[in-house]
Amino acid sequence: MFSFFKKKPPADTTAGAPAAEATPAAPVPERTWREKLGLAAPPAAEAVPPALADEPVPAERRTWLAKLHNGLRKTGSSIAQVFTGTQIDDALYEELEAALLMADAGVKATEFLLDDLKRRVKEARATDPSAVKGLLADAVTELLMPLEKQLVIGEALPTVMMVVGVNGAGKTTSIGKLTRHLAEGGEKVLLAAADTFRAAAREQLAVWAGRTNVEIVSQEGGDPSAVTFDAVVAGKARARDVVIADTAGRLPTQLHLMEELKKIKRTIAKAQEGAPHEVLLVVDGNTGQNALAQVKSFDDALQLTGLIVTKLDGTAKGGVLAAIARERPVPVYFIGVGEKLEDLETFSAREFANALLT
Ligand SMILES: Nc1nc2c(ncn2[C@@H]2O[C@H](COP(=O)(O)OP(=O)(O)O)[C@@H](O)[C@H]2O)c(=O)[nH]1
Ligand SMILES: [Mg+2]
Repeated sequence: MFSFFKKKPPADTTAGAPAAEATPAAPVPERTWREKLGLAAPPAAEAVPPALADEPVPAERRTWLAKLHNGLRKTGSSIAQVFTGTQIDDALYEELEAALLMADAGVKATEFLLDDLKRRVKEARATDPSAVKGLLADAVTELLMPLEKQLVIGEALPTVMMVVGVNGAGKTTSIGKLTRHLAEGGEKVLLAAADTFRAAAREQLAVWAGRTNVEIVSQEGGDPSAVTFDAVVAGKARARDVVIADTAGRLPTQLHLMEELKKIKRTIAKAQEGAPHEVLLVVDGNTGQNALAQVKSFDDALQLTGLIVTKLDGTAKGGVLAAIARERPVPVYFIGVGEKLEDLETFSAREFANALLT
């Protein structure tokens, strides 16, 4: 669960052989949230079972968890405050409702969590508010569980990802961190600097990429679709494992710029059949409900396959993950708690709930 990504063998190396033989892992039920929400084009990806509860936690992960815990303090403390009294009564639930809304969990997730919590309290016959806090952690974990998913690469060569989001969300930084992890895992990565608006974006990528196994395709002031096309073609020709396209930031309301993203996506598909394999949205967790709005808009336009939620260090709006889980459950591959390489990590529902509430 903690490893940054999972490498799978290509699905089609042995022509004619059934794919099931190449990947003997137990079949996992396919996600149906898109259908439930009435959305088209479900991503062809499979869920990964949650980590075993008694898996030992490595030292670096513990350090990171401490950062996450710290980062969510502003969100968590007002929720925890609710459980400092002596009684479980209507006032407690009302305070909790207010605290969840303040944390930007949104009306739907808040209602859901309150109902679920009341059921759990009844079932457990809890009489002590501090026990209710533990039950809330369970409810939050279960709500967030559908967001847990590991990034898989290697099923296609190259695995092509495009990364989108508003300005300043943390796209370039996150790509840099992800690239470093991939390169350190022995993967050959090619980056497409398709943020052709900002000259600095290329240098920024180059700094992160400045190591073996990583190359950058860029073109000053060029057309982002053309740069991406060239990068995917080069990635194929040079047998790279992963191609990641960084795109310029934009608001979902800038319709012509959203069209440009759709064009980049179509161009990638022309360069390589079945690509892009991942369309990742980077959202700033600090923006709360605004982040949820971005998830919905970018998903409607591009059929996202995953999210990276950054800046969960010091946010009072960490409840937004609950809102995303309830209203548009696009899997969360990584969450970020700072600007350094080690600050980006895989998302775990249980860890997040514990960091928030304990
Ligand atoms: N505190 C904090 N800052 C972050 C995080 N991720 C990115 N940043 C910072 O956010 C700023 C914008 O990041 P950048 O990657 O350039 O955003 P982009 O416009 O989406 O490409 C930079 O100063 C990053 O260092 C995070 O998880 N926490
Ligand atoms: Mg950028």
